[in-house]
Amino acid sequence: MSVKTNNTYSARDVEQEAQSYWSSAKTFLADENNPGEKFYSLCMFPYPSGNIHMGHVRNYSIGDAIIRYQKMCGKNVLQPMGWDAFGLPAENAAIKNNTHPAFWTYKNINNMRKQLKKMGYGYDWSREIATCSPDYYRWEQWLFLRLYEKGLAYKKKSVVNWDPVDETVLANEQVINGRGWRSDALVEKREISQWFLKITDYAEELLDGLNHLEEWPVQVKTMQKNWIGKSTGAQVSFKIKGTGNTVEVFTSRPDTIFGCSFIALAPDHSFARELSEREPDIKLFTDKCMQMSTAESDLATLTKKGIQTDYIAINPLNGEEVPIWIANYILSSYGTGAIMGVPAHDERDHEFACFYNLPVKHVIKPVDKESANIEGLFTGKGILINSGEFNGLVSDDAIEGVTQKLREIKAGTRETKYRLRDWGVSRQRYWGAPIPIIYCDDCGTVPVPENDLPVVLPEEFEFTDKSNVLKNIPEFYNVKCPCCGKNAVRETDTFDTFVESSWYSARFTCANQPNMMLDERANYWTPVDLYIGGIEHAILHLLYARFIHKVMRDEGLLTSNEPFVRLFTQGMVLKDGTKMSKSKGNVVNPQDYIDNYGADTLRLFMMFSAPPEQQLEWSDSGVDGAHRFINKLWNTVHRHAEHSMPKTIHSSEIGTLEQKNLRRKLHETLKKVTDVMETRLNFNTAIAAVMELINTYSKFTVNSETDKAVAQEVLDNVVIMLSPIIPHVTHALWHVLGHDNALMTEEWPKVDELAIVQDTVTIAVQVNGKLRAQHLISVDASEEMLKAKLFTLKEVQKHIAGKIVKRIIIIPNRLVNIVTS
Ligand code: ANZ
Ligand code: ZN
Repeated sequence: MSVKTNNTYSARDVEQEAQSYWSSAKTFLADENNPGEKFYSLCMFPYPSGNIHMGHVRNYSIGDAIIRYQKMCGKNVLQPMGWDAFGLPAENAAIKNNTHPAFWTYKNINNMRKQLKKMGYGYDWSREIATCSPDYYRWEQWLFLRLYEKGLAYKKKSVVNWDPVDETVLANEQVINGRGWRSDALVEKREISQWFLKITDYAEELLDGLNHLEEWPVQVKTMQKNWIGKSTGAQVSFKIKGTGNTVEVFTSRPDTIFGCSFIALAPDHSFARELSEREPDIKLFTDKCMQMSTAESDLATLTKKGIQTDYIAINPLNGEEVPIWIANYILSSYGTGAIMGVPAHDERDHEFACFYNLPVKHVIKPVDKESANIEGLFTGKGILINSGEFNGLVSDDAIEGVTQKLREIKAGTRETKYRLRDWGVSRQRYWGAPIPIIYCDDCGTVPVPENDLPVVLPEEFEFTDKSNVLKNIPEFYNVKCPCCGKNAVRETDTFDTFVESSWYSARFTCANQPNMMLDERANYWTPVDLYIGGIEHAILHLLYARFIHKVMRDEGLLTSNEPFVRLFTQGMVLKDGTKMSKSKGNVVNPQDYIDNYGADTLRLFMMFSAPPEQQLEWSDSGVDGAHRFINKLWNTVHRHAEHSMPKTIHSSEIGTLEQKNLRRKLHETLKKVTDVMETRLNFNTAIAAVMELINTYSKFTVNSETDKAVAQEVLDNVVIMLSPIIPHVTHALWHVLGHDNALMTEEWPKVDELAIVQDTVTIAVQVNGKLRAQHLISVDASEEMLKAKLFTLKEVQKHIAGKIVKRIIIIPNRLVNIVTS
């Protein structure tokens, strides 16, 4: 052990020494055979963009504090780290810097790994994963093939943003004001064939599972619930007059069916398309609609437009004839892609009907309204009017009644719809995991045989500014058909990178397993006990991860139902009130602060400056403050250690008021800090409490051996309590305090509840005026308590034995005199 006796704080020396100790002692190497309850803590892994940013530092400092605490509490801890390494930015950077996406990515990983190591995070680096490694993505390909076999992966045509100049598919965020971000060409909607995963098969379970996620933030669960968007109602068939065909609509309000005054189809509804092929003005309208955004949020605010067709639909309940329209506000991908328009009771239909002068027919009146004469829009539930046999029913009963009736006349069924769509996983990009499919003219779509996995993404070629690189590498796409042996071609689409991040948490448990996706270690470690990351992943990433976890469970790879028991979402790091970003030029680089102040200062600043779920405003003076505090701690401990080492402390010896007050403060602080670490995770308050304790300590003067022992107890505990936050300097100070073991092997201390007893006083106990004992008791002890207690004291018993107690004189908080016969 090399204790630095040097009295000035050098973050560089201290941090190097602590890090090399943890690494040589294998402190953070996780082993499922270790004793203790398992604790799997995971922070969302980074995209290897080049350098760690302050958001990473914040996220990972929180995670690291928690695992260090849990480890000291005896838990068997796993905290892994890896790289979400595929994705478009690598291709863009490669084009810009004239390199290769693989080269760029691996270089960044190496740099960022170095930076994370400098921060001293307790990762089990033996489990490191880079998702762009074939060892990793081969299991993703394997799982995809299992899903394909089960019908849970399928190919279908869907609409994409197409850049006609770059000849490439664009992600929504690459379309800026309707133009391609690089070509500036007007973006078109195109239909292409893409791969989908059938997440909708799990919609109900994903929704229901939210009820069991007690340790997730409510707002995240609400966002997921809305995204899944369950809606119950009826699917109703309207006959199309004179054709023998029907149009199916989905409605959540079958009780309003008598108020239907038109039918509206989505512009790409199959019937609308059929019509647009025959009628130029309809084609003009639908083409125009196809150029617009199809995001639901945009549709809600868009001016409602439509075109009337020559067709008439017949209301199955009252036989009324209503016109069929095509309207821009109907989504093709929701429900049946067609609606019954009820302008009196639906806001969108109301706007549409007003614009085109369609009848507004009231069929629901509010429960509290006397007259049936209502005008305008009423979207609530109420009592049915103008609805034939259903008049007088309340909406909920009418929904039942109407649905029942529709069923009887075979014109409708009860239906549950979800807003959730199947997950499109195809990307027409190079830097992603290849989709393991082969197309043969004779055999059709052929899955790559398991033995031929992984389908390795070629990295040895000149990377150029081509729209779809894999389509230009014949060595990659030309293959023999696994079925018939004839020439065939590979799928050149790659997986959406959300696929990789949907199962990495499970793979960390057995990252070195070469023969299968997951082994029995996955069942030991999963589910993740605590998952920490940004709120921006509240919907997609977390939903996909929950889905794939259930898929893996159903493949027999896991037994748990959910991947993450507790979710913690940390706030953003801001500079001058806004998000740090390159374009704003307000990025603060962690590396500069590691170099100038050390990792501990950066960690302390991050953890102290705001509650972890809230936004944190970057402040250089805050960083200075954190650094000063560490220096002060360093000096305080060294000053104490200069005196000879104390004997161990016995609580019976603690006598003076100063000693008791200090110990009370210490154990109150310990209680608070333990509570923060255990449950609430508001580290800023824990740190503030320790700072206060140090202030109290600094007013304490050491005059005796017992004083010294109390001082030692305080500093030992201060160092332990701060160790999850500033692990390096506390590692060094622990040795300065005279301990031979490493701080990470120390147990988290127990609160001395006795020391916390509020305001104790020492009572002089007399028998017949002679001092016989001194007794410590709480100030607010009642007379009854005091008497009961005093009679049990040996010294008192000795002097009253065989005598009759005549009187007890009590001077509160000072003296008791027992007068005997
Ligand atoms: C008639 C009606 C009357 C409706 C009424 C609502 C109120 P939620 O509850 O969100 O699931 N709708 C159905 N499919 C649609 C589509 N593809 N594009 C746009 N709108 C669609 O919404 C279900 C309601 O949204 C359905 O019930 C339908 O309008 C509309 F007083 O039918 B309703
Ligand atoms: Zn074939």
